[in-house]
Amino acid sequence: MTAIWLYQFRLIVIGDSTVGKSCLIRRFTEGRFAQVSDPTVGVDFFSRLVEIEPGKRIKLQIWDTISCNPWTPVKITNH
Ligand SMILES: Nc1nc2c(ncn2[C@@H]2O[C@H](COP(=O)(O)OP(=O)(O)OP(=O)(O)O)[C@@H](O)[C@H]2O)c(=O)[nH]1
Ligand SMILES: [Mg+2]
Repeated sequence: MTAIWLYQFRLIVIGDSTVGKSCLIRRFTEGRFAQVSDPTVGVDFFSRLVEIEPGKRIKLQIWDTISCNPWTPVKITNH
């Protein structure tokens, strides 16, 4: 079976609370800005395929986290 993407990259978005992380990711992955956005609890996952050249796609897997602590997602997935 041939994958529809060449490479997959995992991006973890961190930053202070309510700075707009979830809205930015939704805009990028879903193409729309959400006026109302609930605080993220734990970690949410989003993905988007990006065509880097005609016929060549990469997959971005984006983790939306709760705080600026870079270890938070690791802790969450380990429990
Ligand atoms: N005016 C304006 N408001 C924004 C923008 N981005 C986000 N907001 C608003 O800011 C608030 C928080 O946005 P979120 O995307 O939920 O913020 P967050 O960083 O994910 O917050 P946490 O999940 O609690 O860490 C929401 O009420 C959004 O509507 C922007 O570019 N402009
Ligand atoms: Mg959020």
